[in-house]
Amino acid sequence: MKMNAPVLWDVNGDWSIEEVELDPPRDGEVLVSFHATGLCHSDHHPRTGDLAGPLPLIGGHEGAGVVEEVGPGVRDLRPGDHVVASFLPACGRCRWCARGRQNLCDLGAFINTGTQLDGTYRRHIGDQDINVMLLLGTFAPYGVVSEASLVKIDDDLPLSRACLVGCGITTGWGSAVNTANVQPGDTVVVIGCGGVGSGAIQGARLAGAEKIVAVDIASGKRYKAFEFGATHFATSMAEAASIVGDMTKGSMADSAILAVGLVESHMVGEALDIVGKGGAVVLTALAPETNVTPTMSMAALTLYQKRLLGTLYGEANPRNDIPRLLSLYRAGKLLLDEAVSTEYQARDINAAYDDMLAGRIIRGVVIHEH
Ligand code: CXF
Ligand code: ZN
Repeated sequence: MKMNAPVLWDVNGDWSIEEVELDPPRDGEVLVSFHATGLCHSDHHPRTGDLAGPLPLIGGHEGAGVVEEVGPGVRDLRPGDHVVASFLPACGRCRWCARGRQNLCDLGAFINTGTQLDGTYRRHIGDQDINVMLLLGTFAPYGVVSEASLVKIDDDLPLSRACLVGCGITTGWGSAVNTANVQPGDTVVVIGCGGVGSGAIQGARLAGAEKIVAVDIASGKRYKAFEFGATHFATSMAEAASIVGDMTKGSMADSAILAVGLVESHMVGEALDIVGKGGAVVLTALAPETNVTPTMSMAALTLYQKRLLGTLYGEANPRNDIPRLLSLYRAGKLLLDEAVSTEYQARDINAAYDDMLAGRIIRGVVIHEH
């Protein structure tokens, strides 16, 4: 079939709408009509080169839609099923999946290849094979993806909101609940109040944190941060450190979650300075692959027994956590409507990323036209 989809041809280029040929699903694959996709900062990284990926590329990895057709061997999905695409596949069989650590599924090794799991392509422009972001390519209105990347959800949930739990909200929520292991009464600092940070603030709230300090250079996000559950707002890490110092009488925070668009060296040390003895800094956001030099006091790490923790997808188990988070959404406890600042059409995707980079939105969502 043919479809129009935004394609990135070169580093530093824009997304350009192209007519793309999409092949039918093969073994274990599913044709999905994507109704909506969230615009995650990670889809911008191939544009800047901060995450080197294969080009030309159809971006997008935070999608939700409806199954149109299933390929041979697909057992768990059928046409008409509503699904959320998970940016990490979960095979359910590897040792990591079997241990309840689906975010570390062995299939994760293939997410940045640009191809299908079997190493071949389903999208083409003439003779040119087109890559996909994280096995998905949800910026296109249709996708052929592995069933390992799809999680069935209830039909009554709005797909324009459900898409957010395929990456950002789940990553943020899990960074607080799983990796920081926020406890009732904790003081938590969330640095970056976008699609991931809004999930982290809510994770901290749902885990019972007493004080949640949201930090963002975009001061306009203050009231959104309070809506998600923040109790304080700062526009710099230094301001946050001063707020936390005052309200904890110098004990400092139990945890700090770095959920900015792109991690810079100095942020690691600044986040470590915000947490107190035994505190944890969670590195949720990506740093450029070339940056291998965080700046921090290594002595303070030892002497105050602080912890610096990486997290992938907030240590979530997509097959359990995607339905669980959507159930919290239905119950009014996880705010997704409030996280979607603007709905766009796919042809406006460059302007949407301008909005994101300028800090004008929490999360943008593209609603696909079919
Ligand atoms: C990132 C995490 C690591 C690989 C690229 C995507 N996650 C989602 O935005
Ligand atoms: Zn993402």
